[in-house]
Amino acid sequence: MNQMRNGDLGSESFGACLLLSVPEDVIAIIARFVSPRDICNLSLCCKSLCEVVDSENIWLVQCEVAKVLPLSEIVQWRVEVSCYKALCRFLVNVVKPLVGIWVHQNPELGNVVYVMPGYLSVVGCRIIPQQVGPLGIEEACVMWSPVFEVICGFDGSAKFFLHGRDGKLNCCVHPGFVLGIEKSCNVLLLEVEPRREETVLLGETEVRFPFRNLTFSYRRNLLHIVTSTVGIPLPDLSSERLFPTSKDDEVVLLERRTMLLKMHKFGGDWNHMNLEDECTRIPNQVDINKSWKELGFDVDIGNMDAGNQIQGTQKKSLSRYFRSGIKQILGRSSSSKNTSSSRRETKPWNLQRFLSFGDSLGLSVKASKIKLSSYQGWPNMDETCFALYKLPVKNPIASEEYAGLWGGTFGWPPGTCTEDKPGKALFLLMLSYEQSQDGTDRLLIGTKILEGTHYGMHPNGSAMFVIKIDSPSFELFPFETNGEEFENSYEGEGTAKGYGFRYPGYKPGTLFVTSNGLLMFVWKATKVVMTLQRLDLGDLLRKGMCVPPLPPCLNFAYLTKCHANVFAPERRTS
Ligand SMILES: *[C@@H]1O[C@H](CO)[C@@H](O)[C@H](O)[C@H]1NC(C)=O
Ligand SMILES: *[C@@H]1O[C@H](CO)[C@@H](O)[C@H](O)[C@H]1NC(C)=O
Ligand SMILES: *[C@@H]1O[C@H](CO)[C@@H](O)[C@H](O)[C@H]1NC(C)=O
Ligand SMILES: *[C@@H]1O[C@H](CO)[C@@H](O)[C@H](O)[C@H]1NC(C)=O
Ligand SMILES: CC(=O)N[C@H]1CO[C@H](CO)[C@@H](O)[C@@H]1O
Repeated sequence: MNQMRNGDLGSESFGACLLLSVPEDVIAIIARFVSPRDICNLSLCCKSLCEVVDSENIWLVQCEVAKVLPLSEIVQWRVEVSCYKALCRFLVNVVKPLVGIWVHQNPELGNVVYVMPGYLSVVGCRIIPQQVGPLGIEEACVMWSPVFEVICGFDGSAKFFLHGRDGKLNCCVHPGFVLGIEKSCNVLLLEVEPRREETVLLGETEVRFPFRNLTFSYRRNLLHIVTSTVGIPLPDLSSERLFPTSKDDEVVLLERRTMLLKMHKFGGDWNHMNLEDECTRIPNQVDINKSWKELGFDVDIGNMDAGNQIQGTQKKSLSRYFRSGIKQILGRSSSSKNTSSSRRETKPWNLQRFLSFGDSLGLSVKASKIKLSSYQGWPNMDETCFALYKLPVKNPIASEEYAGLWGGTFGWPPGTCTEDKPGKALFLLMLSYEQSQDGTDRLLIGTKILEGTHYGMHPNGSAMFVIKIDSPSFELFPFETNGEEFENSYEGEGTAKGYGFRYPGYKPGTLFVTSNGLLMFVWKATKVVMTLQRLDLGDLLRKGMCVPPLPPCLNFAYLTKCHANVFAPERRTS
């Protein structure tokens, strides 16, 4: 049989012959150890090799090797895409780089977005600062809110949707484009992208003016114009199924995916269309001339050459409109914010340069790798950017057994609540190892990434505790053991009231470890206990409850310096 296969090969493809003589099941095993790109390159070598290598079996193996989805779901997803190769494209290029924990400043505001596989999609869900009931974290019905989704098209292409509610409090999706996802991305940027109906060849000297180089007020206003135009109301939030929760969900999930694909293809008219229909106009775009007017300029964008004429003619309409919209959500904090920056900057040359690359505007998302400094595991972030930053959460290994994500509440035994305090604030902590600055100690740092209180007590990303992991403690656990066996304890210090909000102080304490894998940090003087357990956020979300999102741009990254929970009940009702 092999003889027949490579009969047409010349002597120059001896290497290919060698591969062709290998049985298919062996090739499938070899395929586990090569990258998708290798396979593409191999299949380019010659036709017969292409037939062997570019097969469903080989690409199924590649989907498995990506390790983002269990085999049962890979097989289930395959039914709705053209082939395993297309599915692999989505899993490797979209799902794998995005899955993880993404944050912005001030975790007490709920700026924690967990990205996980959905149904033929990858979904981002905000975990809301909240309390958990007497049954503890495991049994808690955790509240979450949809932030974004990237849906896998029939050919493995990626379709972006931003979630958010509109002025009438309807929940909407805002279709947009995925403008590239780098494999080791650490920042996810929400942007506006000028688009042309026909691709015009740009002159070599023409450089696109990047969105991120615009001033904050233009970026914010452009995002606002586009999201308020392209938003499509979702029929019913109660039927929101971003990810499978039980086995009999599949029909609902499939219907929802079809709806989203239609919305992406046809925009607001989706309901009257079939996916096979031709699209007659470009949906989900905003006319640039219209946006220019909405940004408050009287002069035509085409007649912009006489520069100084523009000065002073910019109307205040949009910023006023925007401010009244944002006030509702920001509540108190907006009055202290000075929103006059958009008025100051009246020479919109950069804006014009940016807009000149298209005739319409669309929403886009981009995942890039940038150089980020960090402090105690928490990235230093740009506070004027609609961006999410990936937290480098480490998996536990033998020498760093406590590394990773933990959930916690105050009190011992865990889960006990009193009548006047029926719930307990849910904390999420990231545990990571670092060398102390003088290099003498190995430290275990518990960085706070979510604080379920109504008002932040300590700065964002601050350490709840810092443990000298090589210094055993001889303290005894100061309470009843509640049937737990204590295995280890270490010396350290925990955050305590310090100098102002920005500079928490630290007081001595002990970290106890039980044989069941619970961690307890006990402050020595006050005997306050924080109890931690390992969490599977995906599991928690699947058992949780979906609540309505914030307005679209804020829903992506909540940019404000106020230290209050924007989801706290008194705010949500207004
Ligand atoms: C695959 O081929 C491309 C050019 O066709 C080359 O740039 C790339 O390095 C090759 N990749 C691998 C993994 O060999
Ligand atoms: C955009 O800003 C970056 C740095 O902030 C700069 O290097 C780049 O030249 C700018 N691009 C344009 C087109 O102005
Ligand atoms: C926008 O306005 C310019 C003139 O300022 C015009 O040439 C162009 O066709 C307009 N574009 C659209 C899409 O209406
Ligand atoms: C906002 O800016 C304007 C002009 O730049 C200034 O007059 C006003 O005092 C500022 N308001 C606050 C609250 O900082
Ligand atoms: C409000 C606040 O304290 N923000 C701080 C969050 O952390 C960064 C450093 O990571 C500080 O620069 C911010 O001031």
